[in-house]
Amino acid sequence: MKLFGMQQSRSFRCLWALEEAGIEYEYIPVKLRTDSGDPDSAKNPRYLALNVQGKVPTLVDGDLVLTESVAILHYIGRCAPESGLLPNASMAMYAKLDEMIAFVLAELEQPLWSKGKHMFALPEEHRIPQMFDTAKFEFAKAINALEHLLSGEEYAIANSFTIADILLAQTFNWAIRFEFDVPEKYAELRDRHYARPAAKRAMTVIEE
Ligand SMILES: N[C@@H](CCC(=O)N[C@@H](CS)C(=O)NCC(=O)O)C(=O)O
Repeated sequence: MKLFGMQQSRSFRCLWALEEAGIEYEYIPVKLRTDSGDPDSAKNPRYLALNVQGKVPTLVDGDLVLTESVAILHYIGRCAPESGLLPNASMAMYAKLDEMIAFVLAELEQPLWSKGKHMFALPEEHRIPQMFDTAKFEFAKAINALEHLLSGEEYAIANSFTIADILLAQTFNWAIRFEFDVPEKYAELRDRHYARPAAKRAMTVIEE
């Protein structure tokens, strides 16, 4: 498998999952803010042929090309069932996993991405700095809702480490880096999961 990614962006969750799964892979760093003439740029036509939005991550496995991080997490989990990244659980437990993943993407991550878009990702003329306060407000609301979704045990779902834990930990890492107010227990959740050997190995890959 080949994973195209950029540092601690959303591609990191896929890199981490590959390390948890013990799958052989090649990691190809992509540059997001260079122009199309740069062969490593996400705007280069060769990369755009794989990922039409010029975003990361992209996973290539033979003829299969995937460009959504959560689809990639599911694929990695299915390729390595013994990893437990997708739990061997009841229908109801699986539904809770899907719920948590949808919540992280639709509610918890959105304010972070709003801030990112209005800080650096959008063309300057479309950036609205007042969005920062709105993002902070929405993140706090999502944190309150999360209290009701998490059982308070060690893992998000099924008493074992799954792709939902990777998503939660990476999203809190993102929130901390973007200076959102992250309650201590979620900062601890981030620290605990980032201390896993697979997360540390993934971190060394992006630091190379
Ligand atoms: N829904 C996509 C979002 C991918 C995405 O927006 N990636 C960001 C980095 S975290 C990106 O490549 N942004 C480039 C840009 O906006 O120009 C996923 O989860 O994979």
